Amino acid sequence: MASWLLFAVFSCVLLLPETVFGKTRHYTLDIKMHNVTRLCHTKSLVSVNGKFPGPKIIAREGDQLLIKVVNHVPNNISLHWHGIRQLRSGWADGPAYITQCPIQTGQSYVYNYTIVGQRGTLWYHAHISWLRATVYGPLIILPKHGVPYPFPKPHKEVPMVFGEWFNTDTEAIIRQATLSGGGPNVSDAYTINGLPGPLYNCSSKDTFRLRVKPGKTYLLRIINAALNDELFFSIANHTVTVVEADAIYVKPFETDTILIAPGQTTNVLLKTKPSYPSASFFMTARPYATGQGTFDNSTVAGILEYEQPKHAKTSIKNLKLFTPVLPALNDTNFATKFSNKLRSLNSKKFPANVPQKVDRKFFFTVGLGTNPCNHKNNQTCQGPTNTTMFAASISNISFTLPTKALLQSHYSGQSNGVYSPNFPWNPIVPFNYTGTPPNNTMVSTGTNLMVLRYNTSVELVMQDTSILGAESHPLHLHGFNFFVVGQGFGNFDPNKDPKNFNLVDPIERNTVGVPSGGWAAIRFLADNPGVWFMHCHLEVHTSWGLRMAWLVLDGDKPNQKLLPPPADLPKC
Ligand SMILES: *[C@@H]1O[C@H](CO)[C@@H](O)[C@H](O)[C@H]1NC(C)=O
Ligand SMILES: *[C@@H]1O[C@H](CO)[C@@H](O)[C@H](O)[C@H]1NC(C)=O
Ligand SMILES: *[C@@H]1O[C@H](CO)[C@@H](O)[C@H](O)[C@H]1NC(C)=O
Ligand SMILES: *[C@@H]1O[C@H](CO)[C@@H](O)[C@H](O)[C@H]1NC(C)=O
Ligand SMILES: *[C@@H]1O[C@H](CO)[C@@H](O)[C@H](O)[C@H]1NC(C)=O
Ligand SMILES: *[C@@H]1O[C@H](CO)[C@@H](O)[C@H](O)[C@H]1NC(C)=O
Ligand SMILES: *[C@@H]1O[C@H](CO)[C@@H](O)[C@H](O)[C@H]1NC(C)=O
Ligand SMILES: *[C@@H]1O[C@H](CO)[C@@H](O)[C@H](O)[C@H]1NC(C)=O
Ligand SMILES: *[C@@H]1O[C@H](CO)[C@@H](O)[C@H](O)[C@H]1NC(C)=O
Ligand SMILES: *[C@@H]1O[C@H](CO)[C@@H](O)[C@H](O)[C@H]1NC(C)=O
Ligand SMILES: *[C@@H]1O[C@H](CO)[C@@H](O)[C@H](O)[C@H]1NC(C)=O
Ligand SMILES: *[C@@H]1O[C@H](CO)[C@@H](O)[C@H](O)[C@H]1NC(C)=O
Ligand SMILES: [Cu+2]
Repeated sequence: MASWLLFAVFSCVLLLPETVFGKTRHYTLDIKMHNVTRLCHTKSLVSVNGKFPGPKIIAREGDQLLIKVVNHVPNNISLHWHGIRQLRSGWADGPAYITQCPIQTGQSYVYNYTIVGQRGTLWYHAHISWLRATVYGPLIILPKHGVPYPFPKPHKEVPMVFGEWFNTDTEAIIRQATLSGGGPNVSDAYTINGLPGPLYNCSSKDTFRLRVKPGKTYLLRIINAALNDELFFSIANHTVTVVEADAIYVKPFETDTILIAPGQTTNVLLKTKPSYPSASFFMTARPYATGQGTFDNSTVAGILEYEQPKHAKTSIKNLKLFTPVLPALNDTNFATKFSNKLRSLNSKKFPANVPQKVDRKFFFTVGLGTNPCNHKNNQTCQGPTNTTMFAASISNISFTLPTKALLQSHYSGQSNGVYSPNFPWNPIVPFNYTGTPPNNTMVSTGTNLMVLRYNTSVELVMQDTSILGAESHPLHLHGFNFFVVGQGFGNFDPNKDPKNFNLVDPIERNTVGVPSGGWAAIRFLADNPGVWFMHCHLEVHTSWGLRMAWLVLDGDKPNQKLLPPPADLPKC
């Protein structure tokens, strides 16, 4: 025993510090204005380091990140590290008025967190108003030194970030929608790494080109940073192998099209053709849309180009371009089949630790509703009827952002008047969620939190409603990954449906598309003390109130408590 202990201590000392503790990586992100021209429109947008999209952040599992964010713009800002667990470091999570007050003009804040037990593709984005439209970038976590991927080592890794381009100012768009009560203007183009591509007018010079060699494997790290749209993506004449989703390894499967919701990430392997094809290939993306509202139905295209042999007769420019066939804009059938293929790898090294017992079961509705317009202040009212404005809710509560940050209010014991710790377990007034809508569609408003004791094992069913038309909602939970143990259409049946739950290898992720007119059941272990935002990742729905927060209390042991706030935490 003693000699074993001696050996353990000894070998620890011999290992490089980085392999044990990881290393500290410093980044400075300057939030500043930057002029960008797309589709012949120039606009001044909020950017990270004068780059659009923002720079790539690279770290390794186990590293500590110290990211100094400096605000040089007139807007308030905060950044979220989407998918990072933030174990006990909730102060670094980022959603404005949830875990922190915004970083005001001229101020800075150091996001300080350690990446524990995670590796893969994640991303960062602004988490205040609609600033994430232009403030976003990849956050890539490599495995620890010497730990291979559970798939063949790729020749190259390429981040591909989908976004939405608006010719006008996105802050003006959401302001106008809030005032009118109607739907916001839709985007003018989708982008890949900020580039709309040749299918738009005045845009062919802004095309993402992926140059490849034949007979190699490329790892595409795909991120959907679009504001309001789930996207189908396909590459002409090529299939890809999905190997990871939301920084969790999955059972590999081949497909010619992927579906990715805002907030989600998907790693795929692209095996190039064995020899030079005398052709180039479009890589295109366009929406999967289920709602009743108008949306941008355009198509972004990048080009997959094979590096030509030295003495090629034709130049790349003259090669024939093939175009992929994408599913119809409303192809829910494809969406269902695709999400059913996603399974956790669940290997010895990467087990799926699905909670087998459940301490608390919750049932929340997610969907759109309305509220009366405030005609005293506004002349026009452009909601679903001329007296109502759009609202959205979870269990009929449209969440109001407080003016003080929830986490500070909780930590300092000053929650009175900031939030109510009484979010309902079940909808207060049950109805036929996916049937003919009830005649009273009004939602209530409030800042209600669901309180959980440390280490509670949670099962949550999220049920879409058809009040203003069924619609798929990508729900994102901060601070945790969850397992998607089941999903289906119609109303969730608590007697029948749990029998079909997958408790062996369900997909583990941080953002799940609740099926249009259906439900999704998730499980997670509340082992991270703090206040954790949960919201639809369609930004317009979040703005309308489809959001709430969980408050996970400290555990008894010293290492089960939220750490004290950093000294430079912004104040409101
Ligand atoms: C953007 O362009 C405007 C008009 O040309 C100019 O006044 C401004 O200084 C530019 N801003 C930046 C950050 O380059
Ligand atoms: C980062 O957070 C850790 C954990 O709270 C703390 O020990 C460390 O001092 C912090 N580092 C900086 C530079 O603030
Ligand atoms: C939204 O679109 C309408 C119609 O094209 C236009 O009149 C309005 O100015 C746009 N709003 C903003 C904020 O760009
Ligand atoms: C591109 O411009 C042409 C001519 O101005 C116009 O007819 C066409 O509708 C435009 N296409 C798109 C996709 O905007
Ligand atoms: C690409 O796919 C199309 C349609 O299936 C086919 O006709 C064409 O020959 C293919 N081209 C190449 C270069 O693989
Ligand atoms: C996209 O929307 C426009 C305007 O609503 C419509 O005219 C067009 O047919 C749609 N395109 C597709 C591919 O559905
Ligand atoms: C999808 O859209 C097409 C064309 O707009 C329509 O004919 C079809 O009924 C729609 N399918 C579903 C499932 O909504
Ligand atoms: C009307 O104005 C008030 C502010 O005075 C605002 O809170 C509200 O959202 C506006 N819009 C509608 C549709 O009532
Ligand atoms: C709303 O529309 C109805 C019927 O179209 C009309 O009678 C009513 O005056 C309108 N109300 C307002 C506030 O514009
Ligand atoms: C709910 O509404 C749907 C669609 O109208 C209907 O088929 C179903 O029977 C209803 N369910 C219940 C429990 O009333
Ligand atoms: C709303 O529905 C309830 C029962 O579903 C019915 O009793 C009531 O009369 C309806 N109200 C209106 C205004 O239609
Ligand atoms: C920025 O945030 C502070 C603190 O919440 C708030 O008082 C101020 O009005 C905000 N400023 C802007 C421009 O939104
Ligand atoms: Cu939504």
